[in-house]
Amino acid sequence: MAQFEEVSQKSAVHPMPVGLVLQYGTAGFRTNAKQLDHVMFRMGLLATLRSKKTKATIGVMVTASHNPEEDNGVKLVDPMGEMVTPAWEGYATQLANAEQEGLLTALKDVIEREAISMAQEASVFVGKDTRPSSESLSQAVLDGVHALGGHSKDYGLVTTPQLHYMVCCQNTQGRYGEATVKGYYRKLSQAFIQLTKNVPNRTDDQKALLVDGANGIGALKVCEMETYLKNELQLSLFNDGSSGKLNHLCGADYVKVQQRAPKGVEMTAGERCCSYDGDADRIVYYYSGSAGRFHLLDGDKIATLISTYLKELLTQAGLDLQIAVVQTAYANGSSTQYLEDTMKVIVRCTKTGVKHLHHAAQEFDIGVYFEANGHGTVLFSKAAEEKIQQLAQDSNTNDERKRAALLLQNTVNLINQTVGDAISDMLLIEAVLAIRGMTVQQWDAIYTDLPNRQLKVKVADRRVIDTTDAERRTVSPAGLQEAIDSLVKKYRQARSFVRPSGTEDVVRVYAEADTQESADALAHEVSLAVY
Ligand code: NG1
Ligand code: ZN
Repeated sequence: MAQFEEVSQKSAVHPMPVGLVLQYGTAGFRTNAKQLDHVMFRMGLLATLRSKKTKATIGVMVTASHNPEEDNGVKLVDPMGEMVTPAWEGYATQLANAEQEGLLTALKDVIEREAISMAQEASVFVGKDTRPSSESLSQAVLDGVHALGGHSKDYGLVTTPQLHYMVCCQNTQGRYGEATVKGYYRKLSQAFIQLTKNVPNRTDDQKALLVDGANGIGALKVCEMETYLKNELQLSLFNDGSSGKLNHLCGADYVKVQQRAPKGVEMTAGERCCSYDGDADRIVYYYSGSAGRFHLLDGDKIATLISTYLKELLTQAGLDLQIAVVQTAYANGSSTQYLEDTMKVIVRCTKTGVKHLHHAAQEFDIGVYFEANGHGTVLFSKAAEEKIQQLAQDSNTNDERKRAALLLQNTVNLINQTVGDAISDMLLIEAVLAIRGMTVQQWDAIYTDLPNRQLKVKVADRRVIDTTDAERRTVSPAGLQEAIDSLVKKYRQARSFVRPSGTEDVVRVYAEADTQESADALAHEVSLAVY
């Protein structure tokens, strides 16, 4: 078959390095960029098959998010803009690791198992981040798509969530929005302006926000968007990529893990600041307190702010919709307690990895999900969106209910429901703070984080650790959970768990307790129990 001949010929141009074995993990494939050319070509092939199978457009994003600039990676995007389904993660791993001469067999195996009609047309959207290697690697993806006769659209430099958005728009025939970068800016900025335009007396100070772009794609894209915001938000951009290195001493991951301000951001006391990660699907906020102390507002604080706001609007609108917050074991205990006991919202805990949170959030009318590291969004069920829309258009509704329904409607439009989106999340947070007339300090004061510590432990084989209960308890090796339990008992308000990382060859240890000293000591003791 001519199709497969072309695959054979082209794959020779994208050879696999000898002895390299990779796995499609929680964040797709990710490693040093020099090892990825063949993977990209093969993901172009796989995306084309996935498109034939689903009869829809599929996305391929070339990025390694918060990893160092020398790394790169690739993620596949399914038709509604969600992460690719788990069975196909397995195919991705098989294809990436197939020996050069076995590639066609591996490909035909997928075609057979999924009963794919090769006569079906295929369409693949490709995007890339700002890494120097992304240019040629995204070209390798396109080569793969074309080798199997698929159609492609190369969006060039876009954020990860922008590519997810394009795929969703395309497959919903524009109902979600227009599948262009301009369409994305227009939809989000209009919703933001609608939300903030009736807020009385917003001062320039309240409109000002410092943004750390991590020297990446988010910096580029938020600049492009700024004119659409018509001065309703006044951004001061740092780490815009003009001189610094991607993710180096800056970005959301650096700020969250180091608990300190990024390089180059000059903040005065009380000023709101935020950091994106390298592909702009994560965001964290922070400010400097009066004594110069650094205050971090992570994904848990963001989820709390957003769910409180939504719950209040639902009450005002008189809409009976069930709202839930989805977290992971890394969520600070104070946030969970506040949400359950004070806010009285449903809280769910899932395994680490956005796809697990996304999936759990889909079970509710409104599902707010955030990982503590700042990756998250809000999902509205179709029924919830319809109820909100009906009420917003209902001419018999009284003023208060109508106002709340209109705010909810614009909030829905502001949110990128396909995946966590730093730009969309930032606009939502800014709108909520404006509408509720809150300063960043007032937001921070909703609850106080329990002191916590995260450690990494290198072990011979991290897979010997098996967990249960959304990774909060270990089932093997024998005795480990009992050891952790007895260590935790020594401290007040303490909690600790260990789990093998899905993205690094380490075991992660998390501990929290009433004081920083206790949290540090507990994390240390638990890490010793892991060896
Ligand atoms: P692992 O390495 O499995 O802990 C990390 C993050 C996740 C998620 C993924 C994907 C922590 C503790 N873990 O996973 O939240 O973002 O990377 O990037 O932050
Ligand atoms: Zn990212």
